[in-house]
Amino acid sequence: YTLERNLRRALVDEEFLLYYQPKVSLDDGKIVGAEALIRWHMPEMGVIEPNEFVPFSEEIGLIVPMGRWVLSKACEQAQKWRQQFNIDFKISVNISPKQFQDPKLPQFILDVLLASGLPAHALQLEITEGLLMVEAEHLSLVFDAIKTLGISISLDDFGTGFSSLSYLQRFPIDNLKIDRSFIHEIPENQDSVVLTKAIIAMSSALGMSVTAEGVENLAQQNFLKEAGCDEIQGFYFSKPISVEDFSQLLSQHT
Ligand code: G
Ligand code: G
Ligand code: MN
Ligand code: NA
Repeated sequence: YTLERNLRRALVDEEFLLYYQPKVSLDDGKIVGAEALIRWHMPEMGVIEPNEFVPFSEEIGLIVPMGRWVLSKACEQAQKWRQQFNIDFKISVNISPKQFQDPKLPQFILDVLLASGLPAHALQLEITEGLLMVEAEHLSLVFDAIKTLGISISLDDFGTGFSSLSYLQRFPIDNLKIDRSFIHEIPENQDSVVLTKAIIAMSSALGMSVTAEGVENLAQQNFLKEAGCDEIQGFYFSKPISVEDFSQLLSQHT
């Protein structure tokens, strides 16, 4: 129970922080947004990566208050950057299944938008396919409420897990985020090349935008641009970075 106790204390003591990784348009190479990624700065332990505490927090339900903190922090920061740099900047926030199934989520998001001044179109929620597989009672209601607010939804890690294309029909998905395991093998692996092209073509046919994650080199970037991918995210452009470093990046790029 030590981890649980430490996590609950961390929430109260504000030991969490957000890193931001830029998303870049392949049209003009400009920064169009960022994904907010949580970190835990534990005293005397240094910075702890989300893989070490997000799944556990999901298990014990702590992800709900933690996710609320992430949402308010990320929206507040995004609106600051929008104003400071006069840019149409979109913030993407990971929403775990338990958070998304919380019927109070839409109202909470509305409150966050009002408090931060962030326009709804500048917020994107990243969800995973696992959420769509469960027969959750409130799922359609939450989707409807979120779409009504004008917030967009991205399907993260697309192509892994038990993807069913029927989800794309059944749920109002605006963006597909191609999993980095495909991008990693481009251009060497012909299967990854073909699958990535197919996902991009399908997105566009279904009226969704498409983002590639895990872009690590110029060859991958060129391939994706050629294939008609809308935006990229990955170490080639930038790793996830602190607020200070991201501000610096924006001041150079805008
Ligand atoms: O930042 P990093 O690549 O280490 O993130 C690892 C995983 O943790 C990713 O799958 C990411 O989606 C998840 N993650 C990061 N931040 C958050 C968050 O704020 N909420 C949720 N639910 N997951 C997050
Ligand atoms: O699952 P999700 O997409 O939310 O995960 C985001 C994670 O992906 C972050 O932890 C981030 O560090 C990682 N990531 C982002 N870009 C790259 C990349 O180019 N290569 C690799 N290996 N990981 C990346
Ligand atoms: Mn994500
Ligand atoms: Na992902």
